Amino acid sequence: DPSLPRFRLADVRKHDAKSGSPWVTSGDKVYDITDWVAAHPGGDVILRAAGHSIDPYWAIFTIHKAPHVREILETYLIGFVDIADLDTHGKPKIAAGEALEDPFASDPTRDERLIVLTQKPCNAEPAPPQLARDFTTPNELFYVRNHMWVPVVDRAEADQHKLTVELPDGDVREYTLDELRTRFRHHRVTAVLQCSGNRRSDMTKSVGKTNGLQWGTGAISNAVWEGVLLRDVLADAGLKTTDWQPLRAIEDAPQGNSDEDDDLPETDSLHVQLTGMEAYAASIPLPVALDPRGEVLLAFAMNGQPLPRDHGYPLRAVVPGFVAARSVKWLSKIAVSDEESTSQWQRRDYKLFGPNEGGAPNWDKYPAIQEMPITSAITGVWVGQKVIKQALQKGHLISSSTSSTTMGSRAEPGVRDLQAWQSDWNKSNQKTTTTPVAVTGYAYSGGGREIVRVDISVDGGRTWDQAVLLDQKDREYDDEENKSKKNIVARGRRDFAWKRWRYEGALLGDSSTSEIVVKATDSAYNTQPERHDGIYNVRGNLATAWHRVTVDTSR
Ligand code: MTE
Ligand code: MO
Repeated sequence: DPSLPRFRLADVRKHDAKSGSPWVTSGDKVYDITDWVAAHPGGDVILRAAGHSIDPYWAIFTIHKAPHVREILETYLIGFVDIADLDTHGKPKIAAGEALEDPFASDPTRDERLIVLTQKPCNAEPAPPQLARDFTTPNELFYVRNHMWVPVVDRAEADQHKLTVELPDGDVREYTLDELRTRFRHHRVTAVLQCSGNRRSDMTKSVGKTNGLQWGTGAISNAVWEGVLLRDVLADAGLKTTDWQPLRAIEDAPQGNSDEDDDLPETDSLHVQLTGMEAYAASIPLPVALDPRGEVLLAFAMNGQPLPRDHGYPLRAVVPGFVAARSVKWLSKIAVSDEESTSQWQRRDYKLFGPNEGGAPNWDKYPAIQEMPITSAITGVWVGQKVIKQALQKGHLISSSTSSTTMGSRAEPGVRDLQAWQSDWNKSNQKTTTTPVAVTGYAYSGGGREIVRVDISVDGGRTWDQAVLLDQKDREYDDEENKSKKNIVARGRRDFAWKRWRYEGALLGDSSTSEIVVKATDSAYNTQPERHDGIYNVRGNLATAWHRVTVDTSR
């Protein structure tokens, strides 16, 4: 409507976040978003743009590219930017010194050993040599997957960080971090977080283009998380649903009040929506949170330290066995609702389509990824007289000639004393021409399903042998103990950690290249698909095919 007024940018600037009547511009249009702030699904994050252009923010929050969002904004149109304040492209001029505040300006610095995929927002993975060196990933090497900037929470005010809990009947309860920490039983769980995009680059290389960050094998890490149980907090907040009663202490359970029970909302139809301070959000089904043996945490510590800023300081959800997208960082709100989170991260990005379903997918056709499938990867290979200094960039050896050093010069994770191995090997194989090989890596399955076997092939999958599983010290079927046992029985216990593994063997034949392959099996006898072709999906999610590394042994 050309009859609408034109505003000088100086006036637009006055309508900032504190003004009580926030405005934003988009292109040369001016919008009064006062009424939108309350209704905005991303909460008051939209206020970051108040007084300025919303366009750079919408480039980050890609959900706004949907036409319906633009339509909502158009209803708040109040005018146009004065022509005197437009540049030659028809965009509002930005005066010197007035440049848009970089929303990433207060992001923390990251360990320089991380491979950075994108800087703003930060997406970074540990390189293979560091990836599974330790059972628990050191905090500074834990992969980082941020959709936006890292919210700033002052150390001095962290205890007062607020968590809002909203129940289906609309009741709201607020907890400070201090209250969570002091009023509830602490619980510790060792759990992997793995991005649905882990190993996506593998799928891209072997099948074709996928949309998303091209992660190597490192969008996965393992840590000991400490916090309080989500179900304890929900109970304290007063949540009551159909099968809530049996979860309460027996003496608390009212007798024979089935009438009252009839009015309770159905547990199976509810979801726990989790929202972060920068408006990232996701949800899990309520039964996952209420599982009496479940371990969904509101975590404030990671490997014995306060959560690092990149990993959700001061509070994050940790949903063991589930896709890490549900482990919402910088947690500020929980809502038990009759629908899933409406965020793009719940309703769109983390879904899988058939190999043929490209183009514009019908997002509502399939459910969101929740429990993770099984996967494994090779993180180190040592061949012959050489240590191939894991040039395993993005899961593939670039070339064995990249920085080889003499075997034994450096003890690598998971491989027992290489020098001893080499000399044993030489003694027992003096007359053979075979080449020794050692391989290390990780295997992990979701849903608490333990890794029970890791198979290795050094000839591209024709013949197989088993790797030694590390990290089973407290298992009934620990290798050493096992020798005296006839029958191996898995404990009922669930395992949310990964298992690192090690293989020592020999390369076969005399060809100059060998393809080393790993595949794992979990306690439900799930195993990985052989190739990515059959599980290809346009988003490149859950790239879990056998992991292959080709080594050049010609030198
Ligand atoms: N939570 C918030 N608030 N913001 C985010 O961008 N990313 C999610 C999840 N939780 C995200 C979030 C995704 S997709 C992943 S894979 C994990 O956090 C990554 O957790 P990490 O960075 O601690 O490894
Ligand atoms: Mo992710």
